[in-house]
Amino acid sequence: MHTRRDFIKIGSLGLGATALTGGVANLVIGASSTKSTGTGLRKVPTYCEVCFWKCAGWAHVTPDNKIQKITGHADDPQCNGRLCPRGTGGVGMFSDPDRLKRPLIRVIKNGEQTYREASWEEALDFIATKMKEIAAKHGPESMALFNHGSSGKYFTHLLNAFGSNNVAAPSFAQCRGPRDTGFELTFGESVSSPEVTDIRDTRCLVLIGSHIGENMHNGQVQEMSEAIDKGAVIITVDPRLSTAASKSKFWLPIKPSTDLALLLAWIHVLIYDDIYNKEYVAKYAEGFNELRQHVKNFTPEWAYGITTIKPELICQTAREMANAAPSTIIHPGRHTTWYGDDVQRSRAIAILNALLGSWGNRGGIFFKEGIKIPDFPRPEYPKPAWSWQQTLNGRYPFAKEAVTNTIIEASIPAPGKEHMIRGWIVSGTNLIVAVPLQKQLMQAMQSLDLLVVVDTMPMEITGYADVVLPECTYLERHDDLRATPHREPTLALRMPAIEPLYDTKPAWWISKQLGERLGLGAYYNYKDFKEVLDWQLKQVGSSLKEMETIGLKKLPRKSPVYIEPGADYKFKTATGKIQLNSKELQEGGFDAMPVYKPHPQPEEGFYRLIYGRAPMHTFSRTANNRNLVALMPENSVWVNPQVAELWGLRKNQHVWLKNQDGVISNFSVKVRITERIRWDSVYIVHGFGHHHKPLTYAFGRGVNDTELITRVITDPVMGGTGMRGNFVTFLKTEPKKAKV
Ligand SMILES: Nc1nc2c(c(=O)[nH]1)N[C@H]1C(S)=C(S)[C@@H](COP(=O)(O)OP(=O)(O)OC[C@H]3O[C@@H](n4cnc5c(=O)[nH]c(N)nc54)[C@H](O)[C@@H]3O)O[C@H]1N2
Ligand SMILES: Nc1nc2c(c(=O)[nH]1)N[C@H]1C(S)=C(S)[C@@H](COP(=O)(O)OP(=O)(O)OC[C@H]3O[C@@H](n4cnc5c(=O)[nH]c(N)nc54)[C@H](O)[C@@H]3O)O[C@H]1N2
Ligand code: SF4
Ligand SMILES: [Mo]
Repeated sequence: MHTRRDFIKIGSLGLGATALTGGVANLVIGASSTKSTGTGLRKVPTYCEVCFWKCAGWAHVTPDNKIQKITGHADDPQCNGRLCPRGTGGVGMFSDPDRLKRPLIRVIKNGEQTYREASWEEALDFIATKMKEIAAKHGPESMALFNHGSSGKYFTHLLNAFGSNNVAAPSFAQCRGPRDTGFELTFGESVSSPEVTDIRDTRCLVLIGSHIGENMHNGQVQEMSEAIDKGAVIITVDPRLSTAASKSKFWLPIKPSTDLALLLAWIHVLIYDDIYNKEYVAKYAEGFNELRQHVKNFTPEWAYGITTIKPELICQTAREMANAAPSTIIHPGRHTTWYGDDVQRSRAIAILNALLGSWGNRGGIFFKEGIKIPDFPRPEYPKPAWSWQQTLNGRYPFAKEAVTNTIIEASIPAPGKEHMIRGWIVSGTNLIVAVPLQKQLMQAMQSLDLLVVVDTMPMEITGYADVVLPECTYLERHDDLRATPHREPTLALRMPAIEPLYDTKPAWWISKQLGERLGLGAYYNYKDFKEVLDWQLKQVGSSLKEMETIGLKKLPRKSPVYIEPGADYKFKTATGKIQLNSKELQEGGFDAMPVYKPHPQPEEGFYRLIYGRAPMHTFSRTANNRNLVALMPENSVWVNPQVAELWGLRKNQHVWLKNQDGVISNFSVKVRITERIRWDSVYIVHGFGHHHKPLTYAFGRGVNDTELITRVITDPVMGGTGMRGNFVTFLKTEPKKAKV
């Protein structure tokens, strides 16, 4: 369309300032069957969308249609009746005055690119016409989707029906991809979400970086405190004294990037001190002799020189794990794209779990069970002529899901490029903050024929769209049933607590409207999503009516939670056995067993940039949520006192961070001087430092780690982008530079 896609600041256009069209004022929804509480409040079932743990709960709605509060569902094993601070504050997503209010289309006015408001008809017609043009010229495969969260499913359906399966998410290649791949290669399956870790009944929990408590995945945090109350030993490996580390019997303040050496030393101790679970390994694992040979020289003394963790401590913690086995969990982590050898680190974690006999035992890793929700009747999807696998160009042979980076790469034209992406739909992901390959991302976005962003907020990504589609928030819509497998199968319903504010629409509706315009009406054989939900629920012995009243339904398990005594369990690997020595990896040209390889360390005056979560925020998703901004308005940079002294830094002083490539943070950040961080690293919480002015609350608060992550180390096994190989130094005065 345009030769260049200028970044447009939506808020500066004075759009959407008109009165509400729907919603609070003139609300009528057929929620008569939802629960009345006797206080005049209606309780409407929902599940939370503030993060992806998806706690089931209730929106409490007043007679004049205000959401008074949101509470957890007492029967939900993922939240046990309690929401985390973010879930409680979720209503702030709905009431945010900065929300996107109506569709916007990029136009040129007085020679400048800007947005103008459009009707849904116009916006949808525009997109459908462009998609048809792209398909006619390059094939339907040239449309790609980036997504995160509930809405992604409807656009995946749209693209699949259109003839493309180029569907990617940062929650794979920038998050859990390496862990899933490492566990699949070892046990034949991944640990899912919610993770199948039996933390509630564990006797020893080992956290490698996982900062549970700051990583606020609800049920998991609750289970960890339950385990602590029951006397479980917690061992936390983290260069920072995280909340979890502060609750641990052992804190191992490891030199960052060296975890694999520690893991190999633990494997060594378990095997050579003869304290591994021999019976389990003999029965369920293969490759033990090779593993034994492999780790022969990886002694605690060897690891000490690399990790700075004392040999006695390595031995002592290994014994703790063995004493508690098989009720021991070496936590697989979740955000695992750290150093580019992350599949191998995840493999080492998986191997440790295998040696302890955790998988399939109480207090280790349980067998999940869920309810399979059938697809609403639809025609078969067409078979695409090519798919995301072709964008790998022979790299990353163990990528099980599309890799964001290669889809982005495929969107940059180059002579002779065969598999080209020409159009994007981006739903529920702020790629500008989530994907570290910013240069490539910008280049790709400038080259597209179509860029559609579906979002609830004017986040950075929306400023690059040709068309912005405002979705209503989770409190204003129906969505797919939550049927995540867990210890017990459950079903949870999300329905609108109130009618959508402004001119916003649910993603299921947007997808259907686009589908119909693209001649794909047969894939949307319903008028309202309620028909889909009711049909699906009836297939599994419930109904929409029932779920509107109860919100969540538990169903009985059909299979055991753990391996039963005397039973013979087959793992989902090719041979049915746990793969200690991975032939698959070997055949793919990789190390069959993990090998520690040193990583670059900071130069003098630079510190490793590490990042993580804060309990009251979810990435950039909540950065503008008034309820949560009140709890934590900005991030700070954690600096060790030794370093602060060296640099003459004071508490709360504002500094700018500059990385190894000379990139300087957009904004300044407060210094937090604390012994809780190693001297060789600094720490910031991800999700701050927004430069998009329409985010009135989030704008300019703190620094954004992503802009300082200009170096990534891509995992050759599955394409994950290791993001912790960046180093920063401090600037004490405001640097002269062009502001965004
Ligand atoms: N530098 C750095 N990068 C990271 C990380 C990091 O820690 N540091 N973390 C990585 C990890 S673990 C992950 S999982 C990814 C996550 O990164 P993303 O996939 O980007 O996840 P979110 O920040 O949750 O997505 C935010 C977008 O969803 C929009 N949104 C919120 N609710 C809705 C809704 O109901 N409908 C629609 N359509 N949109 C909605 C928000 O307004 C926002 O634009 O980032 C990864 N990238
Ligand atoms: N409140 C809240 N909770 C969340 C989220 C959120 O946005 N907000 N996001 C959710 C999502 S999508 C994800 S993926 C998870 C991510 O959360 P996790 O998977 O638990 O954590 P990571 O991001 O891998 O790691 C962060 C921790 O690693 C430490 N660390 C840094 N470098 C190293 C190292 O070299 N070695 C070791 N051992 N540790 C190191 C940091 O100090 C920090 O404590 O959180 C989830 N939970
Ligand atoms: S953990 Fe918190 S934010 Fe995440 S789904 Fe549950 S209540 Fe919502
Ligand atoms: Mo994640």
